[in-house]
Amino acid sequence: MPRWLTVGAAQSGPISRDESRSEVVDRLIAMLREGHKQGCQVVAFTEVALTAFFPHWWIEDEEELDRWFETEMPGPETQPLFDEAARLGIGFQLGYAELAIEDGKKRRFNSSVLVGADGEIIGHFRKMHLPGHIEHRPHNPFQNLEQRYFERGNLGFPTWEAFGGRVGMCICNDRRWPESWRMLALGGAELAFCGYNTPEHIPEHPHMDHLTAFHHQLCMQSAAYLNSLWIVGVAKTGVEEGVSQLGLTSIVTPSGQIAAQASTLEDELIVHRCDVELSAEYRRLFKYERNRRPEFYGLIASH
Ligand code: ING
Repeated sequence: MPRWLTVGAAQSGPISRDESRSEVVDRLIAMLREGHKQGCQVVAFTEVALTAFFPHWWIEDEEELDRWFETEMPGPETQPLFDEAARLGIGFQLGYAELAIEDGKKRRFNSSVLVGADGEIIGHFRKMHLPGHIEHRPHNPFQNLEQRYFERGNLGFPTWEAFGGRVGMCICNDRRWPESWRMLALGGAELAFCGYNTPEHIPEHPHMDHLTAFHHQLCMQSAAYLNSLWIVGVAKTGVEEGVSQLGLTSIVTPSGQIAAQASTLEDELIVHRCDVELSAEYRRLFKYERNRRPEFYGLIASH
């Protein structure tokens, strides 16, 4: 019996460093409304969807750094997105830079939230695999200072009942680690959202630049098939503050096929009517209950 879910993936084009949160939220609301027109029940936005990807810049002043973070979700500038989604009756996923105060200490994470059709937050994720470096590399054309600006996530890879299935999230570099997808699948996920900001040039490994798109699709398509997952990968793309970033926002089926893919380097919504039950069918094909047993891994590891 199919379990239909119409999913939108809202790719973001470049966000300039002087674009205000409310200007960006207006762009996200425009894609949300387009999703509503096309019958979407949930729309996924990208990683750090509210600002330019500031880990590409060396920022020494703490006050300046904190300006790129959200201290509340929703906050005054993001509330209009939550309100419009609730008005339209659409759920969404949103990546953002999170500044939390825990035990009187500032904690900074690369985070995402899953929001229901009623505008209430269902789930919260904090990026686990942080790429890049801590020190300033002035000779590089841009930085990747996620290891400096963010802590590793401390929420694991949770999953939630939502939109007629079981849903999880990961973020960008998480997609390059099979553990991310395996943990989501072990948690029963049938559909996973993954926003990303992926430069097409890696300063330390320029000979890999031409493989950026291939490695991205390899990660998404293999993860989908090997874990019986629908995967919704959402890019921040185009040339953002001088950094050219990969597009290829995609909706990937549990068979590993690409069901829908963006064709521009701008704000672009792609939509696909997903049968969430296909995830369960692939689990039945692989006999998950019998074959996906932790003790097997122990056995394999001991030989
Ligand atoms: N960006 C990149 C990503 O994982 C990267 C960093 C690119 C790491 C290519 C390794 C290879 O897509 C983020 N934000 O994680």
